[in-house]
Amino acid sequence: MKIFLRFVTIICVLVVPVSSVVAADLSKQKPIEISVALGDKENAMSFTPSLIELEAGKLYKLILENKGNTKHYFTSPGLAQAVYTRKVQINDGNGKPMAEVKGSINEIEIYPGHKAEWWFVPVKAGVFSDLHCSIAGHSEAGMVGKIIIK
Ligand SMILES: [Cu+2]
Repeated sequence: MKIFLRFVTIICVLVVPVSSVVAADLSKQKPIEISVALGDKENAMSFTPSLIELEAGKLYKLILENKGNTKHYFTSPGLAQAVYTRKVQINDGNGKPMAEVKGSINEIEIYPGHKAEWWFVPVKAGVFSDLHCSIAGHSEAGMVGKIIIK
């Protein structure tokens, strides 16, 4: 019996760390959705909201929607270097997935009236005041924002 218990203990010691590694796949969590509008119908040069607060270790689905009538970029080098990207997903008009882009993402350009989902897990805390639209004149006109990762 003693030998059996020791055997069970050894098995538990060997198996438990493996299962906790599987449970720690942070990219498989239920995503927290955050919607950000780029521009608006009056063609304002803005991100709404312009302050995005995130928490390291959580999975986010950042929905970027261009509500204006010109192309816009969502660009933040600070954010790009502080997250693990699971995917960028593009859906059709009915919300059915059309494409998933994998790998690290630096910026996303959205066409008027369309949206994209950026799924990522922040891995590093920081304050990034570098959110902007990289189309000439847009950030100067107010298309800037701030991202905080706690
Ligand atoms: Cu823009």
